[in-house]
Amino acid sequence: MPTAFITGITGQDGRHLAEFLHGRGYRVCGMMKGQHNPRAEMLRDELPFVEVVPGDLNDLTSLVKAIEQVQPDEFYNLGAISFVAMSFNQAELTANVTGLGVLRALEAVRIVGGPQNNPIRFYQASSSEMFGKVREVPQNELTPFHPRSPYGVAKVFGHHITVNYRESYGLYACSGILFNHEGPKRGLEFVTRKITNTAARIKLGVDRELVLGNLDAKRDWGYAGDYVKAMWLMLQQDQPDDYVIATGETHSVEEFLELTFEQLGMGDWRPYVRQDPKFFRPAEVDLLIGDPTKAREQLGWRPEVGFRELVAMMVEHDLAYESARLRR
Ligand code: G4F
Repeated sequence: MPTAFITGITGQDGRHLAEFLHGRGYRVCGMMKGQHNPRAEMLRDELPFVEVVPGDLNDLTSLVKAIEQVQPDEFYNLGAISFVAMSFNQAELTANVTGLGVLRALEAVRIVGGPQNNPIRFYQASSSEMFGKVREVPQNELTPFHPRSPYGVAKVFGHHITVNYRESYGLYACSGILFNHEGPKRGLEFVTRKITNTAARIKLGVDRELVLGNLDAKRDWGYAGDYVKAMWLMLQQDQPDDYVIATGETHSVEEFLELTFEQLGMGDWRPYVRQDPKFFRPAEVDLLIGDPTKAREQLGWRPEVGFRELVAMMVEHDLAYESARLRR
């Protein structure tokens, strides 16, 4: 039975990946920090098969101990401060966890190593935020980076240090440059889930308005459940490499809004939405659209859920979720 070790196990991607790997017969271990992590209970209920291992991306010793204990075949580094807006307020923390955390994880993998004939394979969750103020459209693996947030800058470091450890020490280390990926497990602070959840609450009479920032930003939005398969595929190849994972389509925040209200049968979104400067960012990423050709040709990966289906899935989930909360 192969063993996977996942950092960021309680996040959207960690939970999708744990389910995916469990379905493929993996032993799944997830790293969690803190003595009384409030998310431990949620994890136990949702994914009882996950073995929780203590550790912290800010603490190299804890990472070494965790890997020694687990002896993983595959290490998925999904842990990060992942909310771009927050990274402007906690830039140093973001640099430490999202940037230096990758270096610590790689170093732990290098130190522990794994058996000669079965070295640990490493996946780094890189991000389309690295493209930032984009230099070309669409963005591919060779597009230069121009990050626009402390988060994006930290991810650029994580990406380059992953490539550097591959080239310097021969580690099987891959970087997946994932464009935005969403779904019902998405945190409520991200714009897609904020829209579907608040719109459902307005429909049910719980909330009266939806307060947002920039509606013009465009993103290449896919379904998180499709994207974790790409992570796994990257670690099953003969040679490690880096891949863009995206749908190849872009839509504005306004389009997402429009479709959400349409699918809830609420008509025009404008009477319900107010814009507030506090949700605008000091520097914005205006347009992201990825070119996933390399992943399609070399990994045989392609997204299965389209934009309309994604919005419908999230709207349906949030309507059911908020209705159930009302009944309680
Ligand atoms: O949903 P968002 O917060 O996602 P963002 O910033 O694109 O980052 C996500 O995707 C990245 C991949 O490119 C990941 F690396 C990262 O970890 C994260 O998962 O914001 C999307 C857009 C932005 O342009 C933002 O300015 O929506 C705009 N927006 C407008 N109003 C808002 C809001 N975003 C949020 N979170 N909340 C608003 O009220």
